[in-house]
Amino acid sequence: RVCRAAYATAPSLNPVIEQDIHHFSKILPSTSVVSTLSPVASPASDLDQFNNDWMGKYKGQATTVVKPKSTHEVSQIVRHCWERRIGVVPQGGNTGLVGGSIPLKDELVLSLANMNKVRSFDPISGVLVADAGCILQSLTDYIAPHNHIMPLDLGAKGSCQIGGNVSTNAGGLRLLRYGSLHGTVLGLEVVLPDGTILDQLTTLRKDNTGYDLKQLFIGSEGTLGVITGVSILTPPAPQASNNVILALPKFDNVLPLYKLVKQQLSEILSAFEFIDRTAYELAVKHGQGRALSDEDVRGAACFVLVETSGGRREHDEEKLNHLLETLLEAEKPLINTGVLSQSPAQFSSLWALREGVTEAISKEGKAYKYDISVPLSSFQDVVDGTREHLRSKGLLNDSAVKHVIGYGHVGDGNLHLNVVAESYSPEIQAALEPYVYEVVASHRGSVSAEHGIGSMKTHALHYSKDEVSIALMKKIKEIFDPRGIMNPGKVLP
Ligand code: FAD
Ligand code: 2HG
Ligand code: ZN
Repeated sequence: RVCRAAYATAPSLNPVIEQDIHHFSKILPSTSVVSTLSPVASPASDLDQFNNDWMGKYKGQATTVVKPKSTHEVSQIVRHCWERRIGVVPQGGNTGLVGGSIPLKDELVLSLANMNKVRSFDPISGVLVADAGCILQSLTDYIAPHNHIMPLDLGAKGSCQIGGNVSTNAGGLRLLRYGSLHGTVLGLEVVLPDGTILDQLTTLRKDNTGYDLKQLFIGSEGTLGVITGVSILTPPAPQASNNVILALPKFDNVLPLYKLVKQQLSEILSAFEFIDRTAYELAVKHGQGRALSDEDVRGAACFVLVETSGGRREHDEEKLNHLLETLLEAEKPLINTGVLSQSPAQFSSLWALREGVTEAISKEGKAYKYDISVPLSSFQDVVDGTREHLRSKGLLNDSAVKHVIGYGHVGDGNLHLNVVAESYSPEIQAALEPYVYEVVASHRGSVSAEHGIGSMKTHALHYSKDEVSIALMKKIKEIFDPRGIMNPGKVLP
């Protein structure tokens, strides 16, 4: 039932033993060391939340979790692991979807949960400096009174941490407007695999003093070091935000719709998100947002959520209303209907229909997740092709695959292909891979648009990266972590 990559801790890595617990207990208070080993001897169930991922797909065998409170404590722990050659898995909110935060074997889990303080916020520049373990939603709440927002937003915001976001280079729902973390992260503090502290926690917008080392840690999924502090540029909160859900009779209309919406809304367009009909129905079935009326969904093959964020409400509303008029009055309308939010509650409810799809899917069954970049024009073909492929293998039925779903960030060319099954099974896995990755490679797409490689896709990296690139990545890993202790078995094949 549990998927585990074909990996064993490198022979040179050692398991945590009782002497290590004694050592950790000298660095940290006893409440910050959770271990089944003496002298701590916690019940194994205390480690369950750290050994199991959000999807219930990956299972680790860690005996010990440490929860340092400061960069100095992280440094002391990592230095000890370096000397003793113990594998270290940094863990943030454990919401990752590719098995990156779960030990493959019995590595030490280093949880950032206790590193949760804001270090500074400058309301003039909007630069926020925070411990890596701060939860994304708590940072949003912290800067809200200053009328700033975080440059990223995602469905897991209540649990994921800023350090986890940076380590996965999370994209999410605001990337269209504010760009990726490679642009908004201004500085990082990182504990390197030998315990050295790399202090690049600057707040400068401009700094061309040689190689931009911090970029290497953004999206490196804990394989090069432990991020302990993040400096990030937060934009001013928009004065006005609106959203509308558009129901489309066929997927083919999404592209021309995107073109038109961009033309008409221009600078106030802040999101253009897509869900197919099945994704919508699952969201509604599992209580994510309020259902649209029967009339609004009649004949809809898919839906697009458009958000605007701008400086003046009347101006934005006028633009949005004009867009809707153009769309509905066209000779050959691209949409069937549009539902415009009329209140903050409705605004959130429309967003929940899109944002809640992942949660809904987790309630419906076990998901195989493919987070891919492919040309927009092929989104529907990829989803339909996968469904037909599974049908041809006799796997599309209630006791195997229940749904094949497409949704995602149209504006970023990022499709979330989710295959929802009754349970994880080797037959479904074998039918999906390498099939899906070959389809992606045929489009010169990416096998991981925003979730990362983790342990799920190490074997698939070569579908999107050539040999030269992979060899260079391995050299970089070797420079930072010649003993291979940081998140072993993740990212690189
Ligand atoms: P974890 O899951 O704990 O860790 C993820 C990886 O980062 C692991 O490899 C881990 O070792 C490493 N890591 C964590 N913290 C550190 C650190 N301080 N230093 C070094 N390495 C570290 N992702 C998107 O990109 N866009 C979305 O829209 C999106 N929506 C989601 C919605 C839901 C409901 C869920 C469950 C997940 C979603 N995700 C999304 C995936 C996930 O939330 C993000 O990848 C998130 O950024 C992970 O943060 P985390 O703190 O939970 O990290
Ligand atoms: C989203 O965009 C997330 O909702 C999660 O990236 C996607 O669960 C998924 O496949
Ligand atoms: Zn996404």
